[in-house]
Amino acid sequence: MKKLMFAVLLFLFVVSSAFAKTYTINLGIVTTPKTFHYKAALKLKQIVEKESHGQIKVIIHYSGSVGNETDILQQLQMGALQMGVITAGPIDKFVPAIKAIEFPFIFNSYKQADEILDGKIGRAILNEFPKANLIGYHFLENGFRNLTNSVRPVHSAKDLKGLKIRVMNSQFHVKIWRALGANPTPMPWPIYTQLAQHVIDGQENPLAVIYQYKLYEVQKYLTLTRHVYSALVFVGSKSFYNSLPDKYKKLMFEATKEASIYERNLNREKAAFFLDELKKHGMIVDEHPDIESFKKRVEPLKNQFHGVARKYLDEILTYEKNSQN
Ligand code: EAX
Repeated sequence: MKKLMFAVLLFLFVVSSAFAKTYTINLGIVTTPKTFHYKAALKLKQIVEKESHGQIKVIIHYSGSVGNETDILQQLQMGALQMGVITAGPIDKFVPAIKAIEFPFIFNSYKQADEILDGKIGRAILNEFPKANLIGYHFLENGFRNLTNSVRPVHSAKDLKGLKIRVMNSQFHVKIWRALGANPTPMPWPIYTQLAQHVIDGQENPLAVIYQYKLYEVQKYLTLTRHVYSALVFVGSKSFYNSLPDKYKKLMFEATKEASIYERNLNREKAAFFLDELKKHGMIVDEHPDIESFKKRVEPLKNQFHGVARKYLDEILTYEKNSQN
């Protein structure tokens, strides 16, 4: 009798696991496996597949194999993809609230960025994503963006005059570099060829990306402007998220949080290494540019902030003012 009971239970277990619903997450990124975008996606894959005992499978589509970041966001809205690791810049067309964290010089340290992005304000901005048929799981890190160019040293904003600077696919970033006095051109990533062929004179990215894409081969000058803290976001498809059972909805938030913190630490641990390597590869680095000249030119952009972007910008500025006191 016992043997029969055990056989029945074993049979039921095999059948149920055979027929258990499985989920596939197609995750898109525009960067190569060398980058922290990819390392974060890989970490997420390991956590989710382990914690779901293989019931959820994650497939990472890297190096723009499923399109640029704007394409990926559109496919997430349609449910054609289930996740992406996306730079905050191009998201502002879909979720205007995110412009608040992209305002130049609003964060002057990783600590300040973490406090806001992992706090109530950051969560409120991520909770704006469902309005665009997306899920904002968690912020991770691209890093502080710095300017590079192949024409001349840039120490203050006046040195930007006439420089053709590539910016992300974001109207706000076009406005930032126009206000700074440069000639901005929005282009999807990557841009090595356009820099090598002098279609554009310069670009701006965190040190990790400048190093990982060997931009020192086609850019002579690096100015440590740290003008924008560039967040990445684990973005999801709303329809896919709604199709998950509650236990896996919870798992997606827990796993993206763990993978985000893991990725941030990777980036921060190597920041000094990247600067050294860029110097070793011959880049001429201005480590103390005239930041006030840049700040003065972008400050008036605050008057062009309205609606949710204005609301969150004011909340961040108030929070920072209060934490100074
Ligand atoms: O790593 O398009 C960009 O410049 C972004 O920084 C992207 O994440 C590249």
